[in-house]
Amino acid sequence: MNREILNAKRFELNSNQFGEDFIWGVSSSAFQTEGATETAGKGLSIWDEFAKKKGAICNNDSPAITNNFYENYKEDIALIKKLNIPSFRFSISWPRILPKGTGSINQSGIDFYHKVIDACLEQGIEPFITLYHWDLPKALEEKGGWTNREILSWFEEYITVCVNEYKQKVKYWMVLNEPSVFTGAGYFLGVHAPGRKGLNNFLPAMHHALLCQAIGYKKIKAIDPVAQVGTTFSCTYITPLRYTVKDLNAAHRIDTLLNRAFIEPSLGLGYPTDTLPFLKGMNKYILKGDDELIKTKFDFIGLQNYTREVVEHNSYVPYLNAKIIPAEKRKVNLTAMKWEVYPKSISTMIKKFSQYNGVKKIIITESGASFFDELHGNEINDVERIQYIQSYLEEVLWAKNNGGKVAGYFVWSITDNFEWAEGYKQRFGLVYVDYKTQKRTIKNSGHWYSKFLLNTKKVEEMKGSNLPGISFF
Ligand code: GCO
Repeated sequence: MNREILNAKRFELNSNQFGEDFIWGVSSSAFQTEGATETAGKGLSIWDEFAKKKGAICNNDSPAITNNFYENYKEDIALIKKLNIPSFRFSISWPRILPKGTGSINQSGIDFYHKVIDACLEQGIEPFITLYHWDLPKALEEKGGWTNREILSWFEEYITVCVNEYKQKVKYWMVLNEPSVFTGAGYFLGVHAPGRKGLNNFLPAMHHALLCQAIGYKKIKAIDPVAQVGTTFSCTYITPLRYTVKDLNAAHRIDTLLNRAFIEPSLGLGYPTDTLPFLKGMNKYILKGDDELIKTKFDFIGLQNYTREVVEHNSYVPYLNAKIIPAEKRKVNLTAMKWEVYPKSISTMIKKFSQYNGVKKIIITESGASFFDELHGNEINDVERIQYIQSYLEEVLWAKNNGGKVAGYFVWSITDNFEWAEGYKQRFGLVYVDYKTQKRTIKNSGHWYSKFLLNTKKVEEMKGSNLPGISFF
């Protein structure tokens, strides 16, 4: 179906056009929703520590409670069911399982995720678990964190505990959440936890994260060969400000860093040092055999796309000689995060990643938007979020119908939550959270998504049974 007809049919878009095997879901993460940061035996994470630094988080918001998913998990999972959403992507908090990162296990943590998984299965909802969504145990950061190659064994120990514990109930795993973001923002720019800067932190963190990505895949497959194992990548369509050689090359460098550098080593293509010579600094951290160790054969990859960026050449920017033009300076349609609403970004990224032979299947594991939601009585009429999701889904459908290997779509996020350095100022949820009362209110976008998903096969199965798990692949 071509784009014009698809657009003409904008409001006739329905989930059955994606096929009955398409996976529909909603996503969240432990640190952003659980709260209970220092209770029930949990160890501190680098984000618990980072959030204590004055000025690190917008309005100095604290993650100590957030949506209190630790206590409210049943209510939120019941909301997912109420919204006809058949899959729920959430993460396990490493320091809630291993408070010191390695060694002694916190049984309350183990029990908590059994309860969350059981609550999903009882509702006929398929759990999709992310093993690392940025909340590294503080105790490991004190030993160098992602810059210390010992993390390979720490990470393997953590994966082994989790997968052995939950393998009877969980069939869909993602190893990492967005390695480019947690290494780039946390170990190069210093704007995310643990707040470290410079290439001497970023390069080892990047290399060790990609090695752990592969180690995680192999360990899960060794424990449970039938598990479906993926990992997730942030991705953004990059376009040049002007079609000049300089700007085109600048856009190519940013595209390479954001969209190629973190997946290509795992596909056996190596680091793209031809375009980004500064990556040659990685050689200091590469040991014999790493080129094999880093390779993986993921059953699927998660793509997490929100916007596009426009880039121009700028020789004052070190390593990249390229500068992103802030969307707010480009007079375009923005979300509350000041990210441009640009639906063609998601179809472009699906087509781009589909071209890799090593990519078997793509699931959009995050797509959504923050807007300044207003509660009027018991309603939030977030029409911008409905239009955002619809327009991105039209592009996902177009990509699927034009050779894209896309097999699923998860909205970010089920409830408003702690948006990292932005704190509670940003609201991405299909469900509004009043943080003072913990009252949940389904936004009109939640009602829209629920209606959109009706009549899909998975929803009928979910409504009809309490059998554990629904096989999607
Ligand atoms: C990310 C993280 C999410 C964010 C979401 C909105 O992609 O940064 O996976 O935790 O909250 O993307 O920014």
